[in-house]
Amino acid sequence: MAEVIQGGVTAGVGWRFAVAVSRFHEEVTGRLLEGCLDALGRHGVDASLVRVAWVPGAFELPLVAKRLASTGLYRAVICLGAVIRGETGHYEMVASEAARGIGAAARETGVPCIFGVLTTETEEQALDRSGGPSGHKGADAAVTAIEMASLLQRIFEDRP
Ligand code: INI
Repeated sequence: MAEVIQGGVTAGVGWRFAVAVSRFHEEVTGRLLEGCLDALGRHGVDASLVRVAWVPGAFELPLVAKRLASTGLYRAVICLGAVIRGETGHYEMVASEAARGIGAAARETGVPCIFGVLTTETEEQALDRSGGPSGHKGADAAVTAIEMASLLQRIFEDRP
């Protein structure tokens, strides 16, 4: 019978997490941060073990995520941002660079870097997904971070 390994959603004692959050569209990202910190606490993370780094925009998230991950201090780095099409022409570039760079930061460091970046057509849709009727991307990102940290821990411990 195959044995299944999966991550849990309760943080281990002493687990540290970092959050990189974008100031662009701060009305939305502030809500993402609030939901993220709340969910980390509800899933067993001690608030004093969480570091928050503000960055100017989502484009800057990958570099800061990689720097935080490279310290080796954190079980995961949670990246929060809001890229809203609105009238900006370079929406696509900002969104795809953020996604590509955050993924690369995770693979290059071996530390989960979680993509908690909303990409929406309007600010209203972004607000709906940051604690409104369409859920909470910040809280979801926090739970994903804990699950990934737990999964990597269990893979590490699963020695024959
Ligand atoms: N940054 C965002 O986080 N969201 C956006 O919607 C956005 N748009 O659309 O322009 C945005 N642009 C700024 C970008 O992230 C960088 O901060 C800027 O280009 C400087 O490098």
